[in-house]
Amino acid sequence: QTCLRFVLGDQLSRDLSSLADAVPGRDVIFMAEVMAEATSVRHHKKKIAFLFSAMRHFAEELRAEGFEVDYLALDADGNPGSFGAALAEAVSRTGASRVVMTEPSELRVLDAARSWREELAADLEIRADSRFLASHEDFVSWAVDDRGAQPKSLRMEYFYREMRRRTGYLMVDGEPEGGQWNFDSQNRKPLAGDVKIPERPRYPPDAVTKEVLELVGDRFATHFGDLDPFDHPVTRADAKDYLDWFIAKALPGFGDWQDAMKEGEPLLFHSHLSALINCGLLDPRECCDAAVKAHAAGRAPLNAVEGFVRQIIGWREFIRGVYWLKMPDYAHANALEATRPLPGFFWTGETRMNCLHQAISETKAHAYAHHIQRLMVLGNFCLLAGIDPAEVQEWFLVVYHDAYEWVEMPNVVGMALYADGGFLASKPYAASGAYIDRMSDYCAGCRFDVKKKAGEEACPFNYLYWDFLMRNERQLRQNHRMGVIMGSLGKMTPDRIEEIKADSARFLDSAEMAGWSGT
Ligand code: FAD
Ligand code: DLZ
Ligand code: SF4
Repeated sequence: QTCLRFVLGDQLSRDLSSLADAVPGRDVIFMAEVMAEATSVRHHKKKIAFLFSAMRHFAEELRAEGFEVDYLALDADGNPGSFGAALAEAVSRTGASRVVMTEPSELRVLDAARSWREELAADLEIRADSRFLASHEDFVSWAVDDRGAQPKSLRMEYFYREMRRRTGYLMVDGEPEGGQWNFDSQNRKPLAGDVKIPERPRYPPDAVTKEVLELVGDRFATHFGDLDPFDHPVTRADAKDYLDWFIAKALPGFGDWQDAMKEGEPLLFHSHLSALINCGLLDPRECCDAAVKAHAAGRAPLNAVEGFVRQIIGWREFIRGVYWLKMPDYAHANALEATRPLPGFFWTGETRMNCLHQAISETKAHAYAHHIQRLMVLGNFCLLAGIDPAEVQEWFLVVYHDAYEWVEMPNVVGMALYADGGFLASKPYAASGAYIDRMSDYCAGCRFDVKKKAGEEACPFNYLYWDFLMRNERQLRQNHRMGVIMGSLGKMTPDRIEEIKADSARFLDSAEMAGWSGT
């Protein structure tokens, strides 16, 4: 009896649970490009092209193994446009009596998949996604106490230690290698002029990718972002080749300059692996194994390797755990009651603030910005300006090639916007212009003056920072980690308070901040 194996666009892994027992000649693999998914939000063109090309290459690789792959291309005649309808047609086309799939990574699609069971002329089995190191049960048993009470807050650092113990990464006789769990204090170096940034390998489009680029350019012309140049790895072999390059050339500097930002250098020493891991071309374990091996061979320092492993077995897994623990309510969290619309310049990059201009322009060009740009420039600005979390979430889900709701949402809601009231972060990641100036070269080329605190020429981050604290004083006073800064606020003179309010109101009501009404 034919069994249909339904593989989604972020499940491009040969060792996927739904493919584990697939037999060539008996089972049919089903994959579908559908309009409903490509427009569920108006994804960046490069993200759609990356994913469709990776899907098509994955299908080819399965065919080369002897599998029959029923692949529905976006422009195929009669493409019904949604997962549910496409799957139903594939079941009747193949006469399959069973469908097996791996659990979708986001609730919207999981709910839809559960609903298909009622209509489908075949049994549908949904299997756990074994590509994560912590299962849902593992996370819940860590996060929830014996009586099943939901936690008031969770901290990544404790989860991470548990994961280090479980995986054995960088552990010596049950203790963390180097005597510390975390070497972040060494990982905050600004970039000095003479640091040589490694040049990335490029993977020029082959015939399959070229066809996809044409399709996306044609069908998604009005979506945000540049399509060209396109040089991403889109096959398992190129993804692996790229991982090897990162481990050899960039990982050694990953720790030292993890928080640095530089004009015209979007990647610095960051891995650029998130999109490859999230869509399944690379496994998170193999990335960590390779980094730990490089350290053992003396090819990468501990602060770099520990930092990298923490991002993957710590942050990435923790974020996923929080998503499933807190959904569906998390999508609507707005603890600070922020309601301002997202400024239109998030879609054009046309702002006088150079840090935002750089981060948005790079995002538009590459569908990528690194973590500190996302958190301390883009996220920080949205936090300080009080932008509606729903609009911020949508922007982040649209613009990054690694963005899927399960990972985007907790990063935006919990980490960047403090919209969950401190469930995920112990205090808001709010900072004035001084932080951006210390960690980047952006301020030198800015129309605003980062040293000025007040007036038309002052860096907006400087007064918006205090305005944010004042607007949210009632909530933030309850946070003991904010004690010192809230104490400074308490000592401010009435004149200074008025000045901050006036500067902030002028800026927030300016034409530059005008909202958007869709991409
Ligand atoms: P590196 O800096 O090289 O880090 C190595 C790997 O660690 C990444 O590839 C990624 O797999 C993992 N990682 C690091 N930080 C995080 C994190 N906070 N959450 C989850 N994984 C992490 N990441 C996404 O994958 N998709 C998103 O949609 C996304 N949205 C974000 C939105 C905001 C507001 C913020 C602050 C962060 C977001 N992140 C997201 C997390 C992080 O910024 C990206 O994973 C990272 O920038 C990807 O670049 P990289 O591969 O070069 O990462
Ligand atoms: C992001 C995305 C896009 C743009 N298009 C498709 C698609 O046409 N077909 C597909 O299988 N997957 C696509 N994806 C990835 C899915 O959004 C992702 O697999 C689900 O949201 C997981 O829950
Ligand atoms: Fe950004 Fe302010 Fe620096 Fe300009 S001066 S780049 S707005 S931090």
